Amino acid sequence: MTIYKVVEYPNPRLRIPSKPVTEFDDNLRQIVENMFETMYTSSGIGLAAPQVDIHKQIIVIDLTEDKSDQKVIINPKITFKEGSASIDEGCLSVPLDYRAKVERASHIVVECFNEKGEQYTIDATEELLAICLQHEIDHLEGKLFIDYLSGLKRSMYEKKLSKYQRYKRRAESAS
Ligand code: K1U
Ligand code: ZN
Repeated sequence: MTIYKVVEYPNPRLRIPSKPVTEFDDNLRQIVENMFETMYTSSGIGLAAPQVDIHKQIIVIDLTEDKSDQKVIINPKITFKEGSASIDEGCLSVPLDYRAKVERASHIVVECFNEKGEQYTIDATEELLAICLQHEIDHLEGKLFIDYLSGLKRSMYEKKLSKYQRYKRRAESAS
């Protein structure tokens, strides 16, 4: 079992579109297991493969606190969207624990595969699941939640991040 390093914004590798999975083999199942461990270690509720520098259409989600509802979502396609909802989103790839609201559909239906290559449907009527799925599917397309922010909110975040990066570089060169 391996805990992957999470790639952080502004690393351009987060922008690479992911390729569909074609082999449902032991290597895929190992990646899925490692992604769950990485997600739990980082206290996340979801993780998409490009966040760990794997550019394949693989997502893991578990909204429970006791690790009891592991969802493996491979090659997802959104087939239905309705309603609107927004919550304070976070992202393991966005530094400074920055959170912001993004308007998304409140109910979606996703067609996908599990790690064994079996096709199934997720009817995400629960808002948090619908939002988390849209956030993770965005990752597969190289999109981040901060891309939806207004110009002012985005530039305030970029300023805060540059300041933090300068501070980090100085601290690193002093040690
Ligand atoms: O994709 C990611 O970076 C994971 C991200 C998923 C997500 C969270 C909130 C809204 C949409 C998508 C996270 O898990 S960040 C951590 C987080 O926000 C959280 C952790 C535990 C409980 C609730 C939220
Ligand atoms: Zn994210």
